[in-house]
Amino acid sequence: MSSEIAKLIREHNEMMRYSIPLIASENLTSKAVRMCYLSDFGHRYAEGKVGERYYAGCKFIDEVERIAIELTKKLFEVEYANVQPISGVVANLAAFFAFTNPGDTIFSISVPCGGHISHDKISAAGLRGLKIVYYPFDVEEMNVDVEGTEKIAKDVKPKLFVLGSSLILRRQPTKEIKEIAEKIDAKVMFDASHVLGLIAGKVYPNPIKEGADVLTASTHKTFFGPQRALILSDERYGKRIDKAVFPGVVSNHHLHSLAGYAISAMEMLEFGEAYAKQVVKNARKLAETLYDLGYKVLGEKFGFTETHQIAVDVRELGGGDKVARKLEEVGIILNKNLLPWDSVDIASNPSGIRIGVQEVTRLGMKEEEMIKIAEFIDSTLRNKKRAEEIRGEIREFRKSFQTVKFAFEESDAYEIC
Ligand code: DSN
Repeated sequence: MSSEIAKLIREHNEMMRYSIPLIASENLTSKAVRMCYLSDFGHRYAEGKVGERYYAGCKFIDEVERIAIELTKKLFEVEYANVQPISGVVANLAAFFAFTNPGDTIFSISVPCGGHISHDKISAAGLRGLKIVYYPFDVEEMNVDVEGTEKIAKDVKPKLFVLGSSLILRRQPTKEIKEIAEKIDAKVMFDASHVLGLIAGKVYPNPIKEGADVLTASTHKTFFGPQRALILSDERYGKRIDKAVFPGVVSNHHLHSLAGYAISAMEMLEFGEAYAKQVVKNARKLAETLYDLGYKVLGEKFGFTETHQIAVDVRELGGGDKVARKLEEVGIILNKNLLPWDSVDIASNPSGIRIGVQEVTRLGMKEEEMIKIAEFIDSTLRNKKRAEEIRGEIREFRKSFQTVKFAFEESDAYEIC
């Protein structure tokens, strides 16, 4: 039986090795990060804070967590960091516990406009008993409508304004929302899961510096970390966030991935700026090329994207589900996505697809390769060649992109250590 699992993992790795990975919420980790997964840290418990554990045997784990916190504070220039949440939803749940009470109202971006489910009734915000009001959203700008929000904020009386999205093409108006929040004694939270690496690489504004009271984020999208999360804030909110995380929503916090996270923060300090710049250049180039080929890429008026993401309206091609399946057949892996005019009821076949270039950028791809990717997409969707032929071309194309770049030691991306 165990050989069956090993075989499936090998087959998965081979599939990824020769595909074009464009899911906007994923990335690769370096070998140094992956090695941490195999360490004894993954067998241990370390409930509590550094130096105040409920278990013996934590002295080296304490040192790793201390280093991880210090690196995080340095990277994001913040006073306070908690690196214990084991996922983005857990970080959001902790922030809701720290900054709201059941029955409070929050402003969130709706899921079709790009918001994450955990900011909504069906997930973390709902579990905390929060009432949700959606921001007015400017579809042309693909951004929160600040004026519209200001008009209704006094009546809505939210306790918290939640910014940050899963479909995030723009810099979001943290400063402006903070000004509105201050007038009604509300707080601002920014879920930076998608753009954390772009913030570290200084191509996306740091929401804490722009006035957000708390930033939550997963660490594995544009950031180089394993799958976990963090919370950043000012020292004055530290105690309540710590308490919401442990004992609130986290017991042990997966110490092998904590060690991996510490290494990824070092990689971000060293390589983050060069990486993030290339990510945005690549996203723009891919968007422009698809647009020139006649695809309905959202956001022509703002240069298509200010992040790692692109959104394309593919209704004319049968919708997001059909398009994503067709691309998967040739080895192009991305996801179908709701667009602002969609109802959540059509989530199984929404209007759009979402494309992220952060992973192919980590593999060393640049603008030239974005043109090739656009051509592969076009050949597939317009049936210019047979699927097997395109599959073969993609296999050949991927042969030159097998190592994880922007790392202290570049290594094979799919090797099983
Ligand atoms: N739903 C994920 C995404 O793909 O953006 C984040 O949790």
